[in-house]
Amino acid sequence: MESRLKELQLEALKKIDEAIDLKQLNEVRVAYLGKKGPITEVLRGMGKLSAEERPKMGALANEVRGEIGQSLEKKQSKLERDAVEKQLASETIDVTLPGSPVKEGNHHPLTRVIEEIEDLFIGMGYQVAEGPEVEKDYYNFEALNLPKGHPARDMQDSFYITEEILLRTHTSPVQARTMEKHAGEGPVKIICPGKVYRRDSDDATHSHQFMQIEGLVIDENISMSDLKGTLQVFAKKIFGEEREIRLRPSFFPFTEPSVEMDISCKMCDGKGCSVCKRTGWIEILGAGMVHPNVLEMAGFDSKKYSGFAFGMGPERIAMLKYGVDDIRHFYTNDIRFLKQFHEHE
Ligand code: FA5
Repeated sequence: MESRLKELQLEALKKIDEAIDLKQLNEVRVAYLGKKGPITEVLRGMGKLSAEERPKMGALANEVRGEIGQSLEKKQSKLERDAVEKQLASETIDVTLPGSPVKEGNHHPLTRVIEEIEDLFIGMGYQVAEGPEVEKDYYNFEALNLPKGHPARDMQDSFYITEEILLRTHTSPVQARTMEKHAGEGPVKIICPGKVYRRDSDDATHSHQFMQIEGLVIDENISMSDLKGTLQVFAKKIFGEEREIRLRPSFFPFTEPSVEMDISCKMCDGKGCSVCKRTGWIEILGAGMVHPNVLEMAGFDSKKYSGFAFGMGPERIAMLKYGVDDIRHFYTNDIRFLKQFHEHE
């Protein structure tokens, strides 16, 4: 019996040594230490032994079991360590490998033009104001001297939501809102960039949804020459000294007198093409001296205060600046078009 136990011990230790993973090791454990294993089997025969031999054999059997158990534990922790090391090795990152290039985006050309114009006016002491795109008829028209039924409302064909609410047709309602906030106290000096909506048919220079940047200055003794000087500084900074500018008399119910400013067409150098409709000029903004009725409606004393306002189209400005021949390019988001405005190249 003693030799059988020693033999089993050697056999078990060999198998433990040979086990290559935890599954195999567990099989060895069950085979040698389990209830149906050979050691238990041997111990069952102890009844046949003499009284002196029985405790000796019992002690030996426990010793054999203990050795096998210890050996199993040792091997188990080795296999577990090996498994962790193997996993770590397989997950190692080679930091010397070159990374995959990250595609860099760039600002939309309209955003660039708007930010450039904003920076220019901020530099001249203007603040940036905002207003809602879904606007009340009152601010979009009435507060701007355009009562219901006024024929000039047709100049800006509108998307109405209800009788009193519409998508703003220009950024001028922000003038009315800002003046109202100032409650008759000057000075006011703001610009307001934002989206506007009109039922215009889309063509090379018209879109049904486009951007405008509104400007408003109110103070004592503001005159038409302040407006002209401001527009000249703006045009020279944005388009460069070489482009020609012209101011034409115009009409807006909220300004008196009113003007429109054109820039010589970059596409044809003023000779006339499809973009400028053969005129050599592209209209980029409307402007004028704030109408006394508008000042009074917003609570300003028109005898004390005067002001000028302008509303420009950044799409037209971007077209002239970058030589874009169709306003629709700004909204179709063709990546080949947008990529041409990469700032970092
Ligand atoms: C206005 O919207 C006035 N609110 C501007 C104004 C403000 C005048 C303050 C006086 C004082 P107008 O409808 O002309 O005016 O539009 C102003 C500019 O927006 C135009 O010069 C043009 O650059 C641009 N614009 C007008 N309609 C469109 C359109 N459908 N698509 C693209 N740009 C347009």
